[in-house]
Amino acid sequence: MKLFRLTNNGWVGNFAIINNKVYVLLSDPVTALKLYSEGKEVPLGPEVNVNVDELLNRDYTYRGLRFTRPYDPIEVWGSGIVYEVARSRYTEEDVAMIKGKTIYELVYDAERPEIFFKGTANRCVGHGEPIAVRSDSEWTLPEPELGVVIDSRGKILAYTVSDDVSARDLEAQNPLYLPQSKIYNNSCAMGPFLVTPDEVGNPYDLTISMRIIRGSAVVFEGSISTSKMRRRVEDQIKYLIRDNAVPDGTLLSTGTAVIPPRPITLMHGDVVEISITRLGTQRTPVIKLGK
Ligand code: DO4
Ligand code: MG
Repeated sequence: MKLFRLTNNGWVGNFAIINNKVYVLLSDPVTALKLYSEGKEVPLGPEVNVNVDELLNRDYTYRGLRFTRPYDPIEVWGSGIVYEVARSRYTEEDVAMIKGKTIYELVYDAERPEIFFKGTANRCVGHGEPIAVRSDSEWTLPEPELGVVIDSRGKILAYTVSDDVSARDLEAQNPLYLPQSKIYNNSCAMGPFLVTPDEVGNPYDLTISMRIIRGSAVVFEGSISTSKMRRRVEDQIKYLIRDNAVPDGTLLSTGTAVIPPRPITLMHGDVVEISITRLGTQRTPVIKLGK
């Protein structure tokens, strides 16, 4: 089952795709995912005749029916330095060190993963909606990641495409600035779909790819396989929920490994395109806040 939401002029509707047919969903997405994960019936309304591919081509400037974030997570969390590529690329900067090693090298080798709070629904956007560069950041990057939606016990209810947009200059300046680097308006993108585990299969054979498009040029292109994850998703979830009561529908963004080199930074007017096998393609325009 795949879930998505459409919006039009303030109205938001929930939909489910089952066996290539689109239905109105009569519950909120998290309730539907919980029921589905327990093998119970998901409350569906009538089948609807919508052209999903055509809707995916619209963005937030379109006046009419278009995609929005697939649900409203109460909490969003992130994991860091999950891949070897992230360890080495983060270490290229002049960053904080402890006993001769960068904090990124240390956390990569440590038993405890880096887990950080990433935000709340109001900081998240969906497919076709703008991600943002902070007004006080000169170096901001998208971070294409496998997103997992979990219940309060840590069971995976769905997967999605997530973008942990980060003000890399703030983070490199001082680790104490991490919350400001990670949490601000439009700093997280998810969707277009929530896809249940039975449709995703093995989460460790997915390709995550990203393109940054500026005008008619592709200024960055890269990809990675989730088989390269050093920190398994189960391990990340174990630490996230340890002594920490998360609500049903918590989104965990499981770390990046597609990292554009300097001097690439997101700029107002760019478009970020992230694709993950079996999860679809997320396209988000970029805005600079305070402009
Ligand atoms: O503190 C670093 C954050 C790293 C991160 O977000 C990632 O590896 O995806
Ligand atoms: Mg990240």
